Formats: sequence, structure tokens, C-alpha cells
Amino acid sequence: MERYYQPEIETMPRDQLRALQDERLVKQVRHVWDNVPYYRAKMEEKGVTPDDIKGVADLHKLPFVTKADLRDAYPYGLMGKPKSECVRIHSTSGTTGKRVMAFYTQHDVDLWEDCCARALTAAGATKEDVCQVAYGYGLFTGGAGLHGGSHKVGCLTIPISSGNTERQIGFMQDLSSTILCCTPSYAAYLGETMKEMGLGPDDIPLKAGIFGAEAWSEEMRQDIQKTLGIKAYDIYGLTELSGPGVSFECSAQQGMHINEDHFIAEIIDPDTGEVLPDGSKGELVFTSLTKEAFPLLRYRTRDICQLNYEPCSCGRTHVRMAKPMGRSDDMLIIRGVNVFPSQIETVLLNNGYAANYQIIVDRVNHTDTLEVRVEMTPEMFTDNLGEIDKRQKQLVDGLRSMLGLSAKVKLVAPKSIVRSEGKAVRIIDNRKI
Ligand code: DLL
Repeated sequence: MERYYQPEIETMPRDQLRALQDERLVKQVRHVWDNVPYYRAKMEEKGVTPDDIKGVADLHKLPFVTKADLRDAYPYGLMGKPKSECVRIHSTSGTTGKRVMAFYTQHDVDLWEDCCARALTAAGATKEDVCQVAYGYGLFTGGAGLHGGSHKVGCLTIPISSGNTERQIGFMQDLSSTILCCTPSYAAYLGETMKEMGLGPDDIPLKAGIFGAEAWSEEMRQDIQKTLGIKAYDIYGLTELSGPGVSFECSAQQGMHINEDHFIAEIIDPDTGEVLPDGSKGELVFTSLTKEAFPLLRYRTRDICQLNYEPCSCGRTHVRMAKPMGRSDDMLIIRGVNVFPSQIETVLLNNGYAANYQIIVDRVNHTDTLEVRVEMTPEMFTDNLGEIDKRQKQLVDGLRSMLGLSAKVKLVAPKSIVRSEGKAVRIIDNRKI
């Protein structure tokens, strides 16, 4: 039977949910106008005042907020509360020079942890469970968010953080962990390490995993479910909006329910900014409804996906988002063709490879080149050049039909591509553009 953490909200009839959103949006816009001069100036520039916003139907009148705004206003310029009322910051790693910093009041932390508790409950967690939180702790939101959610559910929480893979497996065995929270690439690595240690799914009591923070394909889910002997649930979120738990999968595993009492989602055309009709694929835009310290109106995530308003078999009424195909800034444009790493991953996994690959892009004589390096699995490892050549050709064909592009494929030895404990780094773009 499906369990809910906050049933009255998670299964609220949509007309009531809409009324709740209308009421909260009016308040959130007023809060931003009164307390965030940066955003007020943007509204004034667009000729909008809080009086123009009576509910969700007026959302389109508001200006967008982008990553560039976050950079402009860094670090304190978008805060809706004085520092003295904030209790926490989190931040992205900023390795690409785009550090994002978000602030939280105690109330913000509380609501965020509720969202994570909903995700854990949807994956079957109860107070009887032992929950191993192997997302990174610290500035990254993964560890803190799932940790807080796990406490709220009442699980025995193991704040192990990421890394030290053999110790992770030891803890799972010694403490009988039943729920694992980490990135999907780290879950795959844990599975691989277990195999090397001679352990199979029956040697660990895990029953569910809550994996997110990066794009992962359906094929990768099947692989992880098999290796770890669990049901693998997707969870989505971003630092700007709190962290994990903006949306999460239920037992149906058919898209992630967005916590619509806290966030309104829109899909827009990334080029024109126009709101697209229900069911269209485009850029996901979020408006926070309840945030105090770091409210965001119409924030452009750059994540490309689709929304599904069909009722879900789990009984939750909140809209579902498809797995994001990747960020529009992860999207590679190769010889004019849009390529998402997740499409490449699908081809590799469909051909029996694991998700250990790297995509190398370069420009030679003014032409883009795409090379995919993929590890052979230990079972397929061979030094028979004819066999390697055959396998490479098979992948070249698969990639051509998926992407409409020719790519070079290089099979490499097992374990030669570096493993990730957090988000995997799969793209090396050497083009100087
Ligand atoms: O990754 C928050 C998080 C932590 C989510 C743990 C889930 C679990 P950021 O580091 O700010 O926050 O990165 C946010 O990661 O815009 C997406 O591009 C991507 N992302 C997050 N979850 C998923 C997912 C955390 N389930 C960015 N599928 C987002 C695909 C995801 N992409």
C-alpha cells in the first residue's frame, strides 16, 4: 500500500492545490517586492507590481530570474530576510566558475526536510529503516537534505557521506542498511565494488535507493536495481530552490512528483521564453511559494524536460516531471546537432556496457569531433583486435542512429575511467570557443 508523509497535501485535489498556490504566490510576490530590491527593480522594469499578481494565471507577467542574476547579486543580493534570521547556507561546487549560494531560515530548512521526507516515504521508508546517506555532506545539499528528511521519517540515519567505498559496504552489512541515498553513478560504483569483493545483492539487506543530483538513464536504473537488488527511485532538486526533494519518484516510477505546494513549475521555450502548452518538452522554470530567505520567482533551471498532469496510480495529485534529459548547458552542439550525454548513455547501456564512459569533444580543421571512450566490462574484456573493432563499429552504428551523427568510439580497459563519488564528470570539451 502506498504511504505518504503528508497525505492531506500530497493527495490534495488539484482545484484545492491551485487555490493554495494562488494564495501563496500572492504572498511570495509581496514578500519579494518588499524585501528584495534587486527583484523589485526587475519587476519595475517590466512594469509589474504585486497588485498585478492575483494568482497562478498571472505568473507569466513576472520577469524571469536566471543564473546571471544570481551571479550579479552574489552573495547577499537576493536575500529575502536579514542575515540575522538565516541559519544556513549551501552552495554548488562552482567548478565551472558558476558558484550558486543559497540561504535558509529555520522555517526554510524545516520545509525542505519535509520535502525530502516525502521522497523517502514514497520509496517505502519508515521509522523501522536504517538509512545510509552517502551523498556528500557540507556545502552540497545532497547530504544535509536527505539527512534531515531521514530524521523526520524517523529512520536510523547513518551520516556516512560519500567515499570510502569498501567502508560503505561494510556499514551496509554491519548495520543492515535498508535505504541508500547517493548519486546514481556512485550507486553503480558501489555495485561494481561489491562484485569485486565477491558480494551479490543477497549479501546486503538494502531494499531501496534514492538517487539523483545528475542525469541518469532508465537503462542505468535497471542495471543498478539488478546489481544491488533494490528498487531505485529518482529524486530531483537544485541548490537554488533548497536542494533535493523539489520532486521525487513514487512506487509507479513514472516521473517525479513536484512538491507543488512549495514550487510552481512551468515549461518554456528556452530560446524565446514563451510558456509552452502542457506536455511540451522545454526548459523547466520554478517559482518558490514558501521560501523566506531565498525566494525565487520564475527561476530558469536550464533543465530540459516535460510535465505530465495525468493522474498517477500512487494517488498523489502533484504533477510529474520526466527525468531531465540533461541541462541545456550540458547539451553539446556538435556540427550543429544537439547532443545530450544521456542519449549516448542509452546507446552504451543498450549494448551491454556499464555507465563508465567519457565524451571528448574537439574541433579539428574547423569541424567538431565527437569521441566516446567506454570501458569494456570485465566479462567482455579481450585483446583480440578484430573483436574490439567489431564492438566499436557496433557502437558507432548505434550512436549514428540515436544522434544522427558519426562519432569515434574507443573501447578501453575495465577500470581505466576514473569513478565518481558524487556527480560524475563525463564531458571533456576541448574546443576553444
Ligand atoms: O544536485 C541537489 C540534489 C542533491 C538533487 C541530491 C538530488 C539529490 P545542484 O548541485 O545545485 O543540486 O544541481 C542541480 O543537478 O539543475 C539538474 O541539472 C541536476 N539534477 C539534480 N537532480 C537530478 C535528477 C543538486 N534526478 C542540478 N536527474 C539540476 C537529472 C538532476 N538531473
